[in-house]
Amino acid sequence: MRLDYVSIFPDFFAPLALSLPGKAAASGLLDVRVHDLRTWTHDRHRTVDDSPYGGGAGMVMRPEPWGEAFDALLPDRPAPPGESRPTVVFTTPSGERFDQRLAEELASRDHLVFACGRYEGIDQRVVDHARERAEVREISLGDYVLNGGEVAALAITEAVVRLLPGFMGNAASLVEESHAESGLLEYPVYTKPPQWRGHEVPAVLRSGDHAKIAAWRHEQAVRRTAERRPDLLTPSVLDDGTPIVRAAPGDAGELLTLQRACWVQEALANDMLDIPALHESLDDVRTWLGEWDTWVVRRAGRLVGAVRGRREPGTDGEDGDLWDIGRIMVAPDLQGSGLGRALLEHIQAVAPAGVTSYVLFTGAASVRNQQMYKKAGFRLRRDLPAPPGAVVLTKRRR
Ligand code: JDH
Repeated sequence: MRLDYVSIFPDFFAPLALSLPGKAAASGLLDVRVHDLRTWTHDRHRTVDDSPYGGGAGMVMRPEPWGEAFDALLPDRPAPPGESRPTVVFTTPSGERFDQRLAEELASRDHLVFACGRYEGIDQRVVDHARERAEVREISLGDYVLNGGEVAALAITEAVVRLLPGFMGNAASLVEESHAESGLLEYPVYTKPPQWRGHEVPAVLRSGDHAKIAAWRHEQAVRRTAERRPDLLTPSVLDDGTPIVRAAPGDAGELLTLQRACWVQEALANDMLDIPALHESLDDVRTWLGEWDTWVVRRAGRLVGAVRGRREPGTDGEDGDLWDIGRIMVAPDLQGSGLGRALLEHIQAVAPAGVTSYVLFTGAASVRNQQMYKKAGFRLRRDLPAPPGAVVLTKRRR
């Protein structure tokens, strides 16, 4: 595999010469080349940036040096049929999120060119031009802000290169694949000594009972995943593949509209026009969006469903916490489609570890809602207090 890096800070890539890719390069598996973008400038100051068209803060990388870099690094004629084109990777905060699937995709390419920007980024025409000569991926390492693309390119390189055949022990990587497919985080690992600074290796790992060890490790993996990455345990799509995603602050306006549409019906059914949800303002919605874990569904761009959940300290008789579920909202034209039920399942699944019961309120006269909740395992609780005109339903977790 050939790897090119273009950057105004080529020294960032010095570690490639001594790290694991360095060893692979020595064995001929990799052909690594680092380039200073400024070699493709021609003015006395080797200028690579200029002010942005349309105004705004900061500077933007000029296109010309990048064009000359591609002229030097990319073939000037299209690849013959059957032969793969190079892939240009632009690391950028607005790219698709890097993950293992993407690492595997890049590992299948013959030639990667990493274009590492600085300042506010690179003139978009550089990306558009690269698309005419190569496969192009705009990739973000994650949802946090770096000062430039170099560190992201290094991380991507390490994730890709370790997947190449002949790199690292292949037997070990096969074992790794099988566990990655469980969709869980790894279980904790231990080695000798059995006691260390007052901490013991769990007895089960020294029992020699392999079935018990496997069960314990699985239980630990599930527990960790629930606590640290509940998103991995959530079936976050509807039957037809439509994703259920976390609400963003910008969803407040559409949520207000959906809420009014839904609660007018609820209010009429219960002869209760003073339902608070009906009279909230945009600012009210913005406020509760910050206090509740809120999820939404879009169909063709339109916000058609929502649900929210919030942890409450347990009350009388509860030994854990409650997960307060509310505002299950489905656009009027999609009611009865199963979307409400899917949202209810979803909000239970994303409740954090430590929650032992779910609770929700609905109108005393909203018989159809109550039936849906009962089908989902909720029980009407006449013994618990509810606001006038409402009823409480609860369910033990799992
Ligand atoms: C490449 C320049 C710095 C910083 C504007 C964007 C608010 C634009 N995961 C990742 N984070 N950052 C990068 C990355 C950063 C880069 C370049 C990659 C080139 N920069 C830069 C801030 C902005 N900013 C985020 N918004 C929330 C506005 C550029 C990266 C990767 N991969």
